[in-house]
Amino acid sequence: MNDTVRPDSTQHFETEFTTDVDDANCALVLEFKGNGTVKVEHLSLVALEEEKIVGNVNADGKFDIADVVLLQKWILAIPDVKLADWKAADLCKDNRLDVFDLCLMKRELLYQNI
Ligand SMILES: [Ca+2]
Repeated sequence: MNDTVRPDSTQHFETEFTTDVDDANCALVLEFKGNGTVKVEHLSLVALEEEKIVGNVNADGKFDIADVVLLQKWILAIPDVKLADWKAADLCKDNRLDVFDLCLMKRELLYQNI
């Protein structure tokens, strides 16, 4: 933003920033140029809800075969299998995970690759 704030006035700025979770160098910098004094009265950083990826049960940012395999292992009660985001696998939208969700995930994956 390169907006100018006139003396004795207040200006409201609002913008969205998106960064990759792996970006350790991400920073929000406020830089003031010129003469005078600027006071920052309110600065709010609000984390917006991440857009959910349907089927992304391992929460790695994409829906792929790894999610299907993970859900299948979980349904088979293989020890130490944990779902990072079980709601992402609830494709039936009935607040439970079962083989019907797995079937829909497989179908969804097939449609993605057509
Ligand atoms: Ca995934």
